[in-house]
Amino acid sequence: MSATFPDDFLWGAATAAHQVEGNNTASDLWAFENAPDSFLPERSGDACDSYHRWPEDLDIVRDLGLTSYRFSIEWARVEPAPGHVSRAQLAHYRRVVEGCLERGLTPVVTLHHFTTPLWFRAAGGWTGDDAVSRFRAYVRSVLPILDGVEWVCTVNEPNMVAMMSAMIKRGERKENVAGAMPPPDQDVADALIAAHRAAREELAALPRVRSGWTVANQNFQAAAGADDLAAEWAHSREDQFLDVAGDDDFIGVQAYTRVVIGDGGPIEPDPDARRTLTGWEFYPDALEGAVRHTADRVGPAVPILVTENGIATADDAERIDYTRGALAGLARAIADGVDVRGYLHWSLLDNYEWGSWTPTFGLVSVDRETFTRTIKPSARWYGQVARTGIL
Ligand code: GCO
Repeated sequence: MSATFPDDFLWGAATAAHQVEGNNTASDLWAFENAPDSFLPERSGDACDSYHRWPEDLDIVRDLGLTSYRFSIEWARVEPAPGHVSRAQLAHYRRVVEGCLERGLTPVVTLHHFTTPLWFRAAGGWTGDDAVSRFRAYVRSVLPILDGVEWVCTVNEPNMVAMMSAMIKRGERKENVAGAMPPPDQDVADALIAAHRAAREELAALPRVRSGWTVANQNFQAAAGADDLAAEWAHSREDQFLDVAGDDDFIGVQAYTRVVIGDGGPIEPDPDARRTLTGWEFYPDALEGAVRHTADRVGPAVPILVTENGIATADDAERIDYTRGALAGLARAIADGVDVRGYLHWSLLDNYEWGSWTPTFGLVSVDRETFTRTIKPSARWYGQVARTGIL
């Protein structure tokens, strides 16, 4: 297929701090993982040691021919104790920003990607008394290191965070299929919406920054006769978070699979449907559906950045298949006039998938003992797409 992507389209890969850095010891998740009765089967440990090896990661991104790198700043490192802002950690993340700029990579910086400092969780998390002002203060503390940064995501997947909170409250331990999750804890959702707005207010001090948030798109589809129920599911779990972005500088779309809603709620895929290592249905068209749906909700004035899309598979050829399908759908949406500015593949590295190392989403594998990075054929294929715009 010939080039169908705009000339200045960003082609990148994404990571998140806790999943790749290692030893995020002041975070809530580290405490959960290492609790003697942890509900998480595996720990993050050293992860991919990207805290030290980020220059090598950035070299790989550049050498593949990509033009952008999405990473997150870890609040638990920047503010390991309430009110103590670590200058050394800020300097670390400044070096990562500069490392991107020096290599000609456009940094896409996420300020909150699931984890919080343990002290924040202990003080009640997002529904604690000062949650929003604490987050605002953290955002203010990182402004000085964002010089030269254009794209900032305030909160990653607020809808997942609020759904996970509801699940934890109910004591449920369910697989990570957002479609089958309970509706979000609305108090958490409201706090996250307020936190997002507070962060955007702070970021307005940097005129060059475009700020927005990134929503987990479930690509809800209605089975015959279930339109109303499907709309209800989509509203609480997704649309209320998209609607908040109507005045934002961009919206981040993150899509992996679809959720079909029937009379009684989500319908399991056919027993013979192809599934990925996360158990999700192999459904590359999810991206096109998510992008079109997001554009409908936020309106034409808000540009879209695909901030995550990818597949957990041990078969790298399948990663190419999936990504080719997803990009073909994205190209169709762009051809129809949807304003999409870039595509950031999830993920650069095989990383810690929130409790397990089994679902491998990476374009690059990582030896868990030596941390040696090995570039997979899918990464080279993707780099070529990025350089030529041809699928
Ligand atoms: C999320 C995150 C990523 C995941 C990815 C695959 O959506 O959960 O943004 O951290 O690793 O989505 O599950």
